Amino acid sequence: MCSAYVSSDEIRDQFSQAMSAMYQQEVPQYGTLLALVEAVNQEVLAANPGVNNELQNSDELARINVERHGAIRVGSPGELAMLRRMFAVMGMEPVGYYDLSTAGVPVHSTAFRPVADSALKRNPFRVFTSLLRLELIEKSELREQASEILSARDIFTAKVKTLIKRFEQQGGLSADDAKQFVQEALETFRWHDNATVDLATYERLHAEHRLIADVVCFRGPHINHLTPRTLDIDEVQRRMPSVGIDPKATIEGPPRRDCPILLRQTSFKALEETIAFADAAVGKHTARFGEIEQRGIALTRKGRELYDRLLAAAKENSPTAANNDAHQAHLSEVFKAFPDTYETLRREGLAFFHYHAVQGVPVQVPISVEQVDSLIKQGALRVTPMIYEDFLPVSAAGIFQSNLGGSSHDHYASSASQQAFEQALGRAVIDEIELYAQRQQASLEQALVQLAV
Ligand code: OOG
Ligand code: NI
Repeated sequence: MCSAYVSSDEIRDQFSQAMSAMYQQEVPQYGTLLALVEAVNQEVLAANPGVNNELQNSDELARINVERHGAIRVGSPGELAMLRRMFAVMGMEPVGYYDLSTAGVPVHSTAFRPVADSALKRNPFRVFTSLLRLELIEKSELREQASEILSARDIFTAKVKTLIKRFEQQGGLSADDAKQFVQEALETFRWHDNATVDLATYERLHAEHRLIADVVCFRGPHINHLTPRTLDIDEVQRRMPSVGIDPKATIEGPPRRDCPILLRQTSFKALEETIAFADAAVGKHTARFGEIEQRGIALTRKGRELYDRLLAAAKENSPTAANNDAHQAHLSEVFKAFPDTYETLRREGLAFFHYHAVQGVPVQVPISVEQVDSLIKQGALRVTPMIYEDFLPVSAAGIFQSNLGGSSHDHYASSASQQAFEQALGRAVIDEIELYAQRQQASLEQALVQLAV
């Protein structure tokens, strides 16, 4: 391929930095949160040489400070399909299917993200992307009106659509085109403080579900949060009030552990923002919020089943969901049933690892996969945890709900519809667990080849 093209990794890196700069301007509290997360990360690294080493050994350290995920919500299959093409320019593919309707949110979602080891190392920027399910609106008149409003908008600039086509035809973009692509793509995610509808229409849609008003009434799918990765979420949650940020009551996901698993998340409440409506009325809208996350090891299907089972059990006899200390203590108790050393997680097939060959340790050839345990014991193979790169539906529902003013709409309880989602998207989503399994297998095979020579 022509070397005059900029790599997709480079474009994604530029885009995620540009997005972060834009969001810091739009939502100053996000800048405050970034500073807090960075301070805590530095303290953790200084106080725990072991953590520092572990991150360094798994090439994780370099990416921590650039690592973010964002979230947007779109209104139509056409918008989702064009987003898929836009993210492809940045080397981001749809991974996973999340059904949020069972949690009373009328959307289903995927995460656009890089998939290759090298791309994840460079910048793992992800965007949790939800598609509104208009078919879940019961009132047919409202449903039709929403659909009409959505069909009248174009959330992409003409220039970005030209550049996406050029990328698809050429297989890459020149440095100038890439720079312009980043600026033009950013426009899709920008905040607009003027709605496309009058106040009465906004209020009707809002009464059906706040999220519907958020998706339908604006010119574009404004980025609604951008989330940095922390190395100690409990500490950040504790300190948030001291920098004037009011966190949601509890941290979502698994409890604190020696070997962190999956993903823990907390957010702060959405801001109330002034909006000018099409009939010149002025009102308020809340959509944008802040979030932080701590990532741990990816789980196999077996590990994930155990996680889901324990989380459900903890929920069933939860003492008080509103008190984080009590909630965390209770979770820790329930999660004692989840092994908490990397060696046990590996031997029991509960989590995914990267394998590395250690040079200079004499080994017997031929080498086979059956010898893995003994090669590790001899010190010829080293393993490092594979980080979870995805999201959790129960946690995502908790994040959505904490920003919807507590109004729950359980009448959406309905079936997942991955097929309809993929049809809108224009391709199948990648199975995230399959992807971790392939990466683990590839790293093991490569390490064994290296040991054999
Ligand atoms: C997305 C909420 C889910 C996460 O990190 O799980 C999410 C949204 O509110 O649009 O961002
Ligand atoms: Ni999020």
